[in-house]
Amino acid sequence: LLMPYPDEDYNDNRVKVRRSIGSCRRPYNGTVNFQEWISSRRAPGHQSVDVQRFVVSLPENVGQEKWVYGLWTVVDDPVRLVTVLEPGGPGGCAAQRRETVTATTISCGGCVVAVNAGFFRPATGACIGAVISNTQQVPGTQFSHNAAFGIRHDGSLVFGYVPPESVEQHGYWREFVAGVGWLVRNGKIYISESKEQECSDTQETGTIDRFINALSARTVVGHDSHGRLIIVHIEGHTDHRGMNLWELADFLVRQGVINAINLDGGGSATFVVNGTLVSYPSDACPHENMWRCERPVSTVLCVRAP
Ligand code: NDG
Repeated sequence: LLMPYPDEDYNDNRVKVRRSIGSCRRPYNGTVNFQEWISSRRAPGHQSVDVQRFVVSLPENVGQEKWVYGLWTVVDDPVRLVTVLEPGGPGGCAAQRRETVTATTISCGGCVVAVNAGFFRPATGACIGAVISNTQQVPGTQFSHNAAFGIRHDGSLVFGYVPPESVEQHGYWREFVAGVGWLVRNGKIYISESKEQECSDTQETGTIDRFINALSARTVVGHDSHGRLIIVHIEGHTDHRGMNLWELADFLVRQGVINAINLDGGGSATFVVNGTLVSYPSDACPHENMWRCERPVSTVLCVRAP
């Protein structure tokens, strides 16, 4: 009846021997390696945020099927509606705070839809990667060589490997957050190319191959051909349920996603509507195998009320 799975889907032994983030830097080789797309715009009163539920069957082996379910969000006018929040509110990254998505959205004044966003160091609570929230560079965050999502001041959505000198350019970005893995680039699966360019230490599931190939809960941010932001939550539990990144990228392409990156997933994957948890976290509650509890996480991707 009870499921004695380990709660944590990051490897605690690895935390102790991890290298510093600084050792993970790759020199920027000068080629443009990100995609930009004009955000859809709507007059105030005509903006929409639409959340739908899906259940799909994925063929694994012949004669076998597995069911995967989750939530699919479409945001019209993301430039005006979408913002990145620090854990628990402003100053959360500098304080290396971890907070549930529910608590962060409540203390930041509400979001119609909110999901977990950036990776963090489970051992210290540090936010990983550059974070820009509501035009402000977030203190205590540092650039990382990972696929990122950003919204520029000129109203474009950006996905991919943004060079550090652009991320640090004052007044250029409205929002910025990094993930691990550029899943879809220009309507095509981009995982093998992305794998070569990622700082693998950002995630602590294991090797980059293990991270890519494990079934897990996932959180994705991307866009469609209309410039609407697409936020996808996949229900899962590392090594037991959910999607690996290949299945996920294939699913996104078939649904018309043009560019998408993978945000923090596993026990961190959380979907909150108007301050209420609506997803099924994979972490068990303390001493309660059956009940599932929200993990305190790092940054949050917040969709404000239209
Ligand atoms: C989740 C991640 C893990 C990461 C941790 C902290 C997955 C499958 O959160 O890699 O180190 O950010 O995304 N797991 O457990």
